[in-house]
Amino acid sequence: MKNTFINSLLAVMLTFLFVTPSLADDFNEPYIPAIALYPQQNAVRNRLDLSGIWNFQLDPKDEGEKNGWFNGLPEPQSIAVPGSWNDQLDQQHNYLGCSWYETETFVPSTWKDSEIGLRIGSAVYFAKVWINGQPLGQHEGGHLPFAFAITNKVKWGEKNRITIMVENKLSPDRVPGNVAGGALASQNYPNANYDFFPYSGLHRAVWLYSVPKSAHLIDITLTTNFQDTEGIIHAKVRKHGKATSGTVVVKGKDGKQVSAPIRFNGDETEVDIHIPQVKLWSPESPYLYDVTVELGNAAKPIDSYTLQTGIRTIEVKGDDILLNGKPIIIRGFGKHEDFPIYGRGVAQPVMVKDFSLMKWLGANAFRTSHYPYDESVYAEADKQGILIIDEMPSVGLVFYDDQKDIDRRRKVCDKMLQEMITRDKNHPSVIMWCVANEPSPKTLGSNVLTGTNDAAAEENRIAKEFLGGLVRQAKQLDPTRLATFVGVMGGPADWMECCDLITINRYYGWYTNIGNFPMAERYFSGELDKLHNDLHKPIVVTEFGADAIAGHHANEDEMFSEEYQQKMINAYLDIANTKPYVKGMMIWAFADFRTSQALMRVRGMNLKGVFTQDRRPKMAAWLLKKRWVDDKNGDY
Ligand code: BDP
Repeated sequence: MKNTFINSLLAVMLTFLFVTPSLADDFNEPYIPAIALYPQQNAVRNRLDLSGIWNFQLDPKDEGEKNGWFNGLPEPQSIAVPGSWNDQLDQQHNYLGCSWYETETFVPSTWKDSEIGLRIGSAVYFAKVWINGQPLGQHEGGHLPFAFAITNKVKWGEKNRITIMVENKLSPDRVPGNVAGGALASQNYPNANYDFFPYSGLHRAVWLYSVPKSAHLIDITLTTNFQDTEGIIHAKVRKHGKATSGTVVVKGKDGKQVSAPIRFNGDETEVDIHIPQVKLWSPESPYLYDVTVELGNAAKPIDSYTLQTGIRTIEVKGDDILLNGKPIIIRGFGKHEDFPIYGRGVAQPVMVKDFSLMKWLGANAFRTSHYPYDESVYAEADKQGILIIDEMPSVGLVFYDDQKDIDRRRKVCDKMLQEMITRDKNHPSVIMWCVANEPSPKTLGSNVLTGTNDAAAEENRIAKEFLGGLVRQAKQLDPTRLATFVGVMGGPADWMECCDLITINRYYGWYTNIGNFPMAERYFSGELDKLHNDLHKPIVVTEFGADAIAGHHANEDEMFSEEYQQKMINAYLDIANTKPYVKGMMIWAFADFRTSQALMRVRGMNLKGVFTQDRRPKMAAWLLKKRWVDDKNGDY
């Protein structure tokens, strides 16, 4: 928020318009349900991970397509996939434009009688895909997967060339993008209108996978409930092909299993499976069941897919967030996928480390700020009992620029929301969908200065329709979870009426009231009470914190010292302890992370991490461990 504020003071508004690639007829939009089931290896399904060293070439003149680079890159260099392209090779850290990736692979001959798919985990921001020089499809939006059927395009007994053009220009009609008039956009280099580095490229694994041809499962949606000691898993199954029946088998860790037959009258069916003596999923006891859906005869199924899920409920009642009917308190962080050289590329050792550090200091939750993370993160959270607020990539939305751009952003958001829920809906760790981070009014800068939170009437109307529409869509796609967006300091409170609870970011004492702790605390405390009085919902503070240069110390209140950061976090947590309706405190941020270069971002880094980028604790991390583990008394 403060960025927006500071920048509106500096106020150099530039409009950067880039043309979104045209939808050429032969490029198809991927079928969203195809991403529901992550490629799985089992007796009837196969997968081949194409991670490794690929060919790569920048295309700063946008000439690749014209010159047929999908038939072979003229001057390729090596690049690792997954991984951001920015820091693997020289001279492309700040690159915004087209880049080409290419690899070659045999498709196993044993897959000949199967349907074959190509799944790309994340391409930031826009991708076009070819196989053997033939167009396959295109996809807009990073951090979410997309897949294409390639069965009829595979060459058997020889190598297949897979080519992916990835393009990362920032434009006002993209999400996130470079909103015309967006305050950060005019100050940052590269000029993204958001506070994290615009890392780009193929960030997650690319898979080839096979599914049985005569019939296969496309989508499985599990929702869970319980009554007394009985658990209920409701399974909604979508298939393709000739199977008319099948089975759903639920198996506990003790080997006990319950099953229910399914019968198709069309391609979809639903069934309830009742589990006696259920073990519920919770952070304290993250119990997972294997749910296997089989098509055809149980002795020799045509297709089979296993999901691990937990049985739990989540709801808001009065001022409480109830997990399995019991009030919970959220203690955690906002994070980023960010590591040197990897950029935003999957870095599993770092992911494993982060979970162990969260446990070390007693956190039970994090928000996937500001985009959905790699699938492996959710599987780990399911196992370790960490709660997730799953956030889509809609950061920095505004509602006062060109209506055409607003409408297009809304379309992109609708699609991303569908993709995120399709992908993540079966994870017990995901308790909440977050449809946007810090959507802002035009007057944000002056609102923050004057302590107001108004917006113009027309802007209000558009914002409420936009945000309310997204929250409603999330609830419609998944009525079993909470839905919200994260409100900015200085943002209109009534925009949040559509949310199940109030989730806000606040920076009193950092972007305002610098060094004036008594004043910062008074504002923070007063605003919490006011929001609660006006909206009557529980509050989770999804961001608060201060930058600290690791190793920089001061014995007076001095910004960027570890002491200042620690004092601020301590003060906010103390205030939260006095407010019974505050149900969550999430520190910004878990670890220091890379940003665009800007006046407030020394070394192009946001230093609000309680860990450094290489995961060493600052004083604030020890403070949290003391509060959340050593003194554990139910408080923040
Ligand atoms: C908030 C944003 C977050 C920023 C943070 C900050 O949600 O992305 O990194 O401020 O300024 O406004 O540190």
